[in-house]
Amino acid sequence: MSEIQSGFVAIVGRPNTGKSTLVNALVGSKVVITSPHPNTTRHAIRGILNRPGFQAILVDTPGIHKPKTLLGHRLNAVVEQSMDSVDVIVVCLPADESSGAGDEFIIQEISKHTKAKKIAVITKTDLVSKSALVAKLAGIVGLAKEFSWHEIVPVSAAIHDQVELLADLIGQALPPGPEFYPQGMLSDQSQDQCSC
Ligand SMILES: Nc1nc2c(ncn2[C@@H]2O[C@H](COP(=O)(O)OP(=O)(O)OP(=O)(O)O)[C@@H](O)[C@H]2O)c(=O)[nH]1
Ligand SMILES: [Mg+2]
Repeated sequence: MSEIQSGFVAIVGRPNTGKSTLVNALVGSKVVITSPHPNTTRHAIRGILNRPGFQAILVDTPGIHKPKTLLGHRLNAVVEQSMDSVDVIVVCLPADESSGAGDEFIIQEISKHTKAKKIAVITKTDLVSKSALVAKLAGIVGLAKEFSWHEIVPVSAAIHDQVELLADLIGQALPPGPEFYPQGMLSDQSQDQCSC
């Protein structure tokens, strides 16, 4: 089996921050349910990002928040499990919302996963002005206190802006490894959906 760069990537963030839309944009066909209602994603779902030289198994996760209900606890447990032993954690931080206690909670959770490279993605950049985006970028640098971001990337999945750049940066962050799913097996991405 040929060696490429490959590995697992957890896509995390507060509810409704555009995680599933981003996975769909990266993977190129609709594999994950998206909705304007928070907590649409209840299980970790996988999509496969294939490019020459790398293969990333993307794990879409339910939105994390400080749990107040049993559902909240269960969803957070799913995310916690998904972040275990991934190579890269992508945190979705929406451009049109300020980062408050919710994002601080998530940053604290991901800082426990010391081995994974952390990429901050500013999502929904089509909804804000350039100056608001610059302010958001500065805020995100300051959010990470116990680690440094591997990359910070502003993306709009809706208008497909910077999605390919993000795909490349994810690929570069992966370690050398095998092609987990041979390309020939992947004629229909939807086969790779998984509720686990
Ligand atoms: N304008 C705009 N809207 C977006 C973008 N990405 C996602 N959205 C919208 O944001 C809402 C939430 O998107 P989802 O992808 O379902 O968000 P999620 O983080 O997966 O949500 P949960 O799984 O419920 O936590 C939907 O109405 C999307 O259409 C974007 O790049 N631009
Ligand atoms: Mg989702």
